[in-house]
Amino acid sequence: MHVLILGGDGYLGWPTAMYFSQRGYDVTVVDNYFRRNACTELDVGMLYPVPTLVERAKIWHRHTGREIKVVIGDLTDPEIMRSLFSGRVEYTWAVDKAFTGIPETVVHYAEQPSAPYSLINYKYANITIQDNLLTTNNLMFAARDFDRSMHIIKVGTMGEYGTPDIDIEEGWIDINHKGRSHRFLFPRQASSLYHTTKIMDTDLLWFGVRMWDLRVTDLMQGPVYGLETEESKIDDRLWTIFNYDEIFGTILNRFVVQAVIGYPLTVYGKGGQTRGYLNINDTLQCVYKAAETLAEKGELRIFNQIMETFSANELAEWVQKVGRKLGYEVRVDHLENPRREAENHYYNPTYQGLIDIGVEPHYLTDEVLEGMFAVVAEYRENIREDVIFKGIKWG
Ligand code: USQ
Repeated sequence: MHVLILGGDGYLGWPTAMYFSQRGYDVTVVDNYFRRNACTELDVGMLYPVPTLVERAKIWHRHTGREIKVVIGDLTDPEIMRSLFSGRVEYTWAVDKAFTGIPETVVHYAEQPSAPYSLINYKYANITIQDNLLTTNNLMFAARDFDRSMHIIKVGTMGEYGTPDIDIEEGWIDINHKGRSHRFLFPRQASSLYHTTKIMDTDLLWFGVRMWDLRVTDLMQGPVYGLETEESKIDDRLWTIFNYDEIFGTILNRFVVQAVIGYPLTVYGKGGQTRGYLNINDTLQCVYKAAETLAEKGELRIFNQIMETFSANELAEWVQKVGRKLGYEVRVDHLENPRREAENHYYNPTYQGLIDIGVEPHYLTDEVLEGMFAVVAEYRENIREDVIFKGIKWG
């Protein structure tokens, strides 16, 4: 089996590549280093330096004998996207540079992933719209033109649904209207421009499914935490990119870093904002299980990819409790919320589909947090206070 991972240098992309490779898949990763370049441009810092994608693929090969082929290229360029399927691809690094063939599965992470980034100003809004929609559209047309039965697994976001005052279903809802009924995509109403592009991605692929019988799984993922995976334990240089800044860091990763350096935890507003969370190891499991259980041809299969829900306050209290146990002085602050979002709201999403296909959740525990504290503490000297909160206002 051959899997193509678009966005293979990112926080989730690289661990996913190793996970599939370890399980015997032929893996090709593609990236244009967007995340690294954006971090440099915006001067937001990372917890530790990460070797280039080519270097990491070589290290992986040295340790395991397995090959992850690397393509450095911009997937908003349709010719680069199409080369991955036509055989004209130019591998930046591979042991064997012969074309591996059309992949059975494409995992699509190649997007600008940050909500605050998308709202810095109109320039960053445009980059977000352009990158996310063009890449998805190029992929959709490549599937249409080269192999309509390939399985596209797109990583979407729970933020597509927003925080409605009704239960959130897994992707679809039956609507009864004036005595007739029809199944529709669950209503979506995002609270950032980034999340809005994810809605548009879903709509693009839903069009491709209806029009050309494409085979698509859309994973509505919540914020991910953690950094250690089975494969990264092989060598420190295989660790994933880890951000703790306001733009690219997600809440729990940020809180642990803040706790380690004694920076008051940055709860935004009242802290009642509730989201569905998952451990990075579960992202890998979910994507893998989705690949192993195909969507049908002509099906847009949607899973809500979360394992449990927490409010920002609950996460802060938990980090504080564990941090104190470890001897850190952890204070919690309530900052004026830079985002425009509900701070007290109903939240009851369904998330059963991934469990039904065999995912076994890793829940958040004291031990998991202690593990995160231990790694972050190792790199304590690298942590830059100035990038933790810049206050990018959304309103
Ligand atoms: N929050 C704080 N303090 C912080 C950071 C965040 O209170 O220092 C709050 C936010 O206001 C928000 C919640 O925590 O209510 C989650 O924020 P986040 O920054 O962890 O996550 P978000 O911006 O929603 O985006 C992240 C990923 C994105 C993914 C999304 C899933 O960056 O790629 O799509 O999580 S979801 O949130 O379900 O839409």
